[in-house]
Amino acid sequence: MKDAITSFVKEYVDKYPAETEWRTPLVGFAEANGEYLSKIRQITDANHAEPRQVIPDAETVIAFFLPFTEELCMGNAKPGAESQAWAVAYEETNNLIKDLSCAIVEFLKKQGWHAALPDPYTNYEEEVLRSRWSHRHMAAAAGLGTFGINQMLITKEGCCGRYGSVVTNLPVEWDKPLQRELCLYKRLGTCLRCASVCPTGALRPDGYDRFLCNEALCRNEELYNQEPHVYKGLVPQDTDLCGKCSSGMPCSLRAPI
Ligand code: B12
Ligand code: SF4
Ligand code: SF4
Repeated sequence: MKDAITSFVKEYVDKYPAETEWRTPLVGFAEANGEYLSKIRQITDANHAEPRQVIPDAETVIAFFLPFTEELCMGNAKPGAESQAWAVAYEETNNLIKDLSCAIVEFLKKQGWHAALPDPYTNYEEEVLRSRWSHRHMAAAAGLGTFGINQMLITKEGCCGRYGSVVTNLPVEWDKPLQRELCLYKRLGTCLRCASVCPTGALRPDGYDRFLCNEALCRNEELYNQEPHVYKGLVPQDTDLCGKCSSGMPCSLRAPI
């Protein structure tokens, strides 16, 4: 079943109608009640939802990573507001995450399994800039990657891309979290390229300030709206983005070590 689900995801992304292109997705399978996810509240905070709140008989969390292309990633690697292609990719990848997650649920249900999206928990509250469901921790539990200083989850295909996850009662041979850090700073004490390009100083070797980061996103919204757009209504006016810390970095398109 793992192979069938992985092939299903790859084919779905390959055929998805959009201007954006994605590299081959990665798929991982985390044990819903295993060591990592049973401690998710200790690892993150007391409000984080557990897979069993999504479906009571949860066995597995299927996590996927949708890696952006080199062209998209490098196109966003200059100072200033995000590139227009980055803004389009943001919107189209949000749609893809939703559509693909629903398609995985349907795929599983057709074969008699329970499955559901963690959607009631994934959006964040403006006051705390935190959600009750971390796709990144699901992917980390599924062995897809480790957290970089830039706060992105770095996979073997890098960190420039997006995550999604689905909960099911399908039991499989679960993947294990990676044991070795993939961030150059965390492993070797070198690099810090992400911190040096961050426009607000939100990223530091000793931590990340989500409110400073959000200021950069809001500032970019103003910058972005001053430019003429040619994207046929694909990007709404209130789009606030950045992503400089995951564009053009040694960890953007591949694991740097
Ligand atoms: C809230 C939110 C924001 C907030 C706060 C971001 C933040 N880093 O906290 C704001 C609006 C500022 C924001 C900005 C961005 N975001 Co955002 N955001 C989210 C959202 C909706 C929820 C994140 C969350 O609160 N999760 C709950 C917390 C508990 O988990 P976490 O943040 O995933 O994990 C952190 C902590 O647990 C901690 N951590 C890790 N290990 C450990 C261990 C211990 C012991 C402890 C205490 C903590 C700890 O570090 C982790 C990373 O910050 C997610 C989608 C989702 N639902 O997952 C997208 C998401 C995180 N965003 C994403 C992106 C791409 C961005 C931007 C690049 C914007 C853009 N698209 O241009 C920037 C990048 C900022 C950055 N460097 O992190 C992607 C990240 C993809 C990736 N490759 O990792 C996500 C996963 C969306 C997606 N579907 O792919 N975002
Ligand atoms: S740019 Fe360097 S320090 Fe920053 S997350 Fe990537 S590897 Fe780590
Ligand atoms: S998204 Fe931009 S502001 Fe936020 S941490 Fe990354 S580089 Fe800094």
